[in-house]
Formats: sequence, C-alpha cells, structure tokens
Amino acid sequence: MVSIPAKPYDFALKPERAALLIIDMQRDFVEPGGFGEALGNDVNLLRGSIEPLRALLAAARQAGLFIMHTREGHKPDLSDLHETKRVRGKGKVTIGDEGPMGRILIIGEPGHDIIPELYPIAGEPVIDKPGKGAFYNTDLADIVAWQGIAQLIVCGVTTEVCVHTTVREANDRGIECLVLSDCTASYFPEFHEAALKMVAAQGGIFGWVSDSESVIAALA
Ligand code: C5J
Repeated sequence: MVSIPAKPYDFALKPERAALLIIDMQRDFVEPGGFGEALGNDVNLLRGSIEPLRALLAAARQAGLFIMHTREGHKPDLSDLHETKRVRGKGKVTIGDEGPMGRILIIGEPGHDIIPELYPIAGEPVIDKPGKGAFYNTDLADIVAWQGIAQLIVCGVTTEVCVHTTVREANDRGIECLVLSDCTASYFPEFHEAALKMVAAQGGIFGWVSDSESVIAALA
C-alpha cells in the first residue's frame, strides 16, 4: 500500500489491485478538425493535459501498472449511435460526417484514433465505447473483474463528461477512483474545476482528486 496526497484525504493505492484508465485522448477531441471542434470548442484547452499524462503513462509502464485506454466512437454503419446523440448540438457536421480527419468519431478513421503522444502499446487494452461512460456497452466490467482491479487512476477528457460519467459508473460498482487534476481537461475550465470538486466533496462522494506528480512519486 502506498499513500498518495489527495483530496479529501490521502488515497491508499494498492498497485497490484490498481489500473490506469486513460479516457478518450483521441484526435477527434484534442486536435483541430474533429468532433470537439465541430461542436464549437477550442481544442487547445485540452492540450495542456498531454504532457503530464505522457509522463504519468511512462511512469505507470515502468512500474508495471495495468493500463487501459478508451475511445469514444461508433461503427461505420452507425448502428450503435442513438439518433438523439447524432443530432445533438445541431452543428453543420456531426458524428459520421466527413471531416479533415475522416468520418467524425467513427471507428477506424484517423480522427477516432488515440493521439500519438499517448499511443497504447501491446498489452494495454483499448476499449471502444459508444457512450460517455466507459462501462456502458463495453467489456470494461469484465476486464476489471478478470484482472482483480479495485482501484482506477482516471485521466483523460473531458473532465465533466466522459471522465465524470465513468467515475460515477465505477463508484457504483465498488471501484475506488483517483482522478488526476492535471491529466484531465475540459473545453470549459470552470466545468473542469467544478467536476473535480464534485468528485472529492462530501468526504469523497465519487472518489479522490490528486495530480500526476503525486502519483509518479508514489510509483517510483
Ligand atoms: C465528449 C468525452 N465530451 N470524451 N466526450 O463528448 O468527454
């Protein structure tokens, strides 16, 4: 057990029961021309999380931590895309339309892929998810059970959408979540701050909040 400084109190990390879960660090969210920008967002607001995450990923690999990545996206025939999600935002382009990085948020298209800085390596499961939460309609629950994972270090984008939804899903499944403030980001900095506060409020109602430096020190 390793103690990590966190809010609302220190997190007792059990490395053999823990995994790093990196949510949706995809070109479609983080680079110009993808889904994030199609919805009117400034993707630069997410890019500050890349460098801390790159350092954390290297430390987690070095420490032998189990690592998983997720990608939000849909089948090319859109059979797993709710119509309510497709039309949401009323933008000029939406999920499935052609964009500068291929069809937006479609599995197999360049924009759907994980950014090169954080690219998964062999042995790191990549979980494709059609929803915001990583447990919905995926095999994440099975992987977590098979690996005996009881704790998730949760990073990625965006803090108040897919990160938060996944943390809430994990919390209801009895999994402890440690969310890292500098390895998550939002198109709305005020939502990022509020989302982190929501995790740690009320004695850690959804989990704990820490940062990459504290976790890297604990893994060393
Ligand atoms: C969004 C995500 N924001 N990964 N997806 O649509 O948070």
